[in-house]
Amino acid sequence: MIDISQVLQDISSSELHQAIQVQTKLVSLIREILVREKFVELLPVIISPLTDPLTDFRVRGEVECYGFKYQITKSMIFHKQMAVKAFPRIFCFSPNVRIEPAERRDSGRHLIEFVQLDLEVRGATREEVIELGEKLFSNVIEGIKGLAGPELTELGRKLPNFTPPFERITYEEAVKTYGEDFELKLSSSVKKPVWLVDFPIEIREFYDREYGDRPGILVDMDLIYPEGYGEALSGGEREYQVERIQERIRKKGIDPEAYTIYLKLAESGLYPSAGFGFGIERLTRFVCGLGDIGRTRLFAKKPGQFTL
Ligand code: ASN
Repeated sequence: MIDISQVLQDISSSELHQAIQVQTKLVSLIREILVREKFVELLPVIISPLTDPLTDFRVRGEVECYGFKYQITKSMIFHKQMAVKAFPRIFCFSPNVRIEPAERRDSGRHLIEFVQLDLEVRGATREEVIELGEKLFSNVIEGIKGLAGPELTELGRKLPNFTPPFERITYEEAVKTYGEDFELKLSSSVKKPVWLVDFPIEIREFYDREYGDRPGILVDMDLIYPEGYGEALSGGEREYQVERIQERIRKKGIDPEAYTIYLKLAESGLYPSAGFGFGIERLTRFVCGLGDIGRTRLFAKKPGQFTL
């Protein structure tokens, strides 16, 4: 049963009110920066026969329309690859649904319905999108301090300026240094955001590009927040040649039948590209210095929770 009194209590939280004011300004800052950088904004795809496999989520969100099965978007990755055929630089504030394991309910970082700023650049390398990510992140932090001073003071949040370039650590080094739960431990140990790069093929999806000369390692990256806030953004260079994509699907043990449409698109020719997704609620949580991601949006849904 939905607890209406809890919903009413949540929407009247003053922390949430401040956070939503900050978020409004964050979204407008991001949009302004990207338009200045010559990106076009796409409207989101909410349902499609094709979405990110994200194989660690056991449950697929599906809707039936006219006897056909649509999936609810887990990320717009494949649409981004298609979209850069039309426009060289694209972004979208993309709502995603990921039915996360219920154990993540109190992580402070997980919602099953969230929005990511998803962007992709035709012909870009990882290096170029890392530079873009640093510019975007540092400008957004600097900008929000000017635009949302009173809200941040009310929330008791003091933010430094983060000047790029940010340091990098490979996945291998991170695991060696921090062991299990390396992402949060790394995040807690740094004062500036840090890039986690070169993930092994087993733990990522098939679309991030594998180095030509380092089998099993991907040309990808996550940006990790300081102060223990965990992942900020995630992305990489993409596989774009149909034979490579087929090979990667095979290696994952995925039935290629499930990706017939995507493989047809790849056959028609995809551009090389790189991009990333940047979680808006997590950015709001970091900027506002909140413990609970449930305070970053109205109608927040945590894993395992049934609510409005
Ligand atoms: N948006 C991410 C990317 O661009 C993919 C994801 O959200 N899983 O790589």
